[in-house]
Amino acid sequence: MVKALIFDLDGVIVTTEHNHFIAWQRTANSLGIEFEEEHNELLKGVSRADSLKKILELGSKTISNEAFEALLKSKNDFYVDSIQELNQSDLLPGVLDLLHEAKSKGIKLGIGSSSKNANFILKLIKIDHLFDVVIDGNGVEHPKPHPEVFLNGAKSLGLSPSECIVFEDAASGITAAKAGGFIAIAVGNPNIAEMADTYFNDLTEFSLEAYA
Ligand code: B16
Ligand code: MG
Repeated sequence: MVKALIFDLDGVIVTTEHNHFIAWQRTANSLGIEFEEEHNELLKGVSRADSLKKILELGSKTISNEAFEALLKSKNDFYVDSIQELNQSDLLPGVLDLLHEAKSKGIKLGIGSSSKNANFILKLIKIDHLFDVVIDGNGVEHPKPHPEVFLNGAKSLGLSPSECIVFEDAASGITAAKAGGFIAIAVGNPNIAEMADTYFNDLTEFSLEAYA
């Protein structure tokens, strides 16, 4: 029986991936690197620093450490600025109902996100109080696809990975969940359906009854 649901944040709970894309596109273009939606697929679930490394690889560019840090800061400033108006209408379909249903059944809720802005976003959309544990990009040594973010979540909840479902929209996240021994459900990204245990277009298609 499943005792916890652990959610990725960007792309599973809330629609922030386009904001990340616009901010990265601006960063890449400032370096003379072309960056389109298909390139952004490679950055989903990937930490901020690893994302910039991938963009530099894409453009075969090298920059100084100072320039690297300055670009990380300006990307994040632009991104954070662009999500100030985020609210519950930006929650993805089925999220709120599932969170409430799970809570009413005594199932624990967690966030396992690569984002260092996770707590800020959860507060912004006023759902932070629903989660028993939030593990984000500030608390892990090894980013996704390493399973650390989800393993820390399960450990904080006092559960084994096999008792937890991980919901993910990114290849790096499904790889992390599978490597950690979690039930891995892919949501909203058909490209990763094959990698996961199960795939749903959105969370309205998921039934807790089947697992609890
Ligand atoms: P930040 P997730 C990930 O969040 C995003 O998918 C990814 O696009 C972003 O680069 C990464 O967080 C880092 O975010 O710059 O806010 O620390 O999908 O793991 O919730
Ligand atoms: Mg994601």
